[in-house]
Amino acid sequence: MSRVLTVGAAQMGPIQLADTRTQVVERLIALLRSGSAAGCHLVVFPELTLTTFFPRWWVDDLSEADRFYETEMPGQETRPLFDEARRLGVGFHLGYAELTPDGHRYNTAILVERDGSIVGKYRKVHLPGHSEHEPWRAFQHLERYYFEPGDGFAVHGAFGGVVGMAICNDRRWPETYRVLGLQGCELALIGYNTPIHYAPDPDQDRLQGFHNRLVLQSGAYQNGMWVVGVAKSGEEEGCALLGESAIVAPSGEVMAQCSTDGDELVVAEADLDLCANYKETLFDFDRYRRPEVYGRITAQRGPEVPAEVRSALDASVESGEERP
Ligand code: CDT
Repeated sequence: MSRVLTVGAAQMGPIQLADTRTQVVERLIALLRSGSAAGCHLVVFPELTLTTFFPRWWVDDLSEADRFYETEMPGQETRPLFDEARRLGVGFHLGYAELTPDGHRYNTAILVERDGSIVGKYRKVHLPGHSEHEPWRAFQHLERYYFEPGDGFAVHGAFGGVVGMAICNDRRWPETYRVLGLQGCELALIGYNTPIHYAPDPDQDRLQGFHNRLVLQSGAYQNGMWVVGVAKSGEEEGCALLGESAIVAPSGEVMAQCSTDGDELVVAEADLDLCANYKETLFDFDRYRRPEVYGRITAQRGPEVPAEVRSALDASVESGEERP
């Protein structure tokens, strides 16, 4: 039986502070309809799709930001998207800020099947940026203030395959893809909001597009999975966000990529059976992986230069040995 899934990467252009949820949902529905016309089974929307990227501003009290969070899904304003998905028979992936009934805040994504039912929920694991107000920056990146981290990566049986989710900064960490890959993931869905300007090291600004492709492509190839990376892009409240949303095959090849910084849909035929070409050959995990020598990956967080290496280096400095 064919497992060719027609997937749409539904990039969003900027969402300004003044834009209402209803206006945003209308844009999402338009993209969903384009996806339906293009034969999509699944349309993937970005991280924090429903609002502007609010972690760029400091507030003294988190409750001042409550309006950016969803307390139910679907809620009153998002229900039309679910209704339209069910009517069209097109599933979707949606990122949003979640506020739970007991007051926890997460950067969340959901996977919605073609009948409009939520089949998976993921809460962002790797929260980038900072947790204190840092006025020296041109804009803040306060995800570590606004969100608590999620507790893991799961996969879901949906759309005829094994589907996983990750969010934005997660895509830069090989552990993300590998933990999904170890659960047989065939399709990873990853929304992002990536400011072009990186305040701690602006030399990286010109490399944002390259780094985005680098991690999406290597994650796909090294784990034999399709990866769909979808941006919220363009000039949002004076902050330039990277576009270049892309659908990457298990070979690591980019099969479709957005060319604008606005609302744009690109589509690819994702043959989930192609994953086996990599999962059962070069990346046959069961045959070739050596978990017994990977202990450090879960045993420690930061780098630890072994003591004997450290003292050998210190000794060479003390003896005046020449260094390159
Ligand atoms: N949204 C998100 O995770 N953005 C980060 C920016 C990193 S710099 C603080 C990213 O990895 O693209």
